[in-house]
Amino acid sequence: MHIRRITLSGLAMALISGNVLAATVEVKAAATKFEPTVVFVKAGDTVKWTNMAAHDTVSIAGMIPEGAQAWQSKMSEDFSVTLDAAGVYIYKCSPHVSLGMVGAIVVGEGKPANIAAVKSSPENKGMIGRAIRELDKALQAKGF
Ligand SMILES: [Cu+2]
Repeated sequence: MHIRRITLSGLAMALISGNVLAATVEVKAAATKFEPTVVFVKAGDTVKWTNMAAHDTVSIAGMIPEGAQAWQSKMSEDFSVTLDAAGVYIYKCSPHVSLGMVGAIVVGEGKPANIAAVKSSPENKGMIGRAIRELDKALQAKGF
């Protein structure tokens, strides 16, 4: 009886905060790629990286929305981040960035507000640049 009451109040809290609609989207490290490379989520959703042996995930400075929280996971550990700020987030795997292990997360609908900042960043070159071109194609395919 006690448990039931707690569960109902937890559900009420989730409904009030809107968290009942939040999802967790998985990104898997596979060899030296993040799969999928580009993911689209809603504000408040969680991205979870799995299969992270010998990998990490690190947001790239200047390539996340203004005011958003940067992240850096521990090597070889699964990791989750909940993203509230709309826009695009570019991240890398530290040991494998030169092999193209770079990913992008788009939070929200439409053209990401910080896409111009991402493109004009001095980091937009090499394998990171390649990931941003892939992001561009994914945005076009979505009609964003
Ligand atoms: Cu890696």
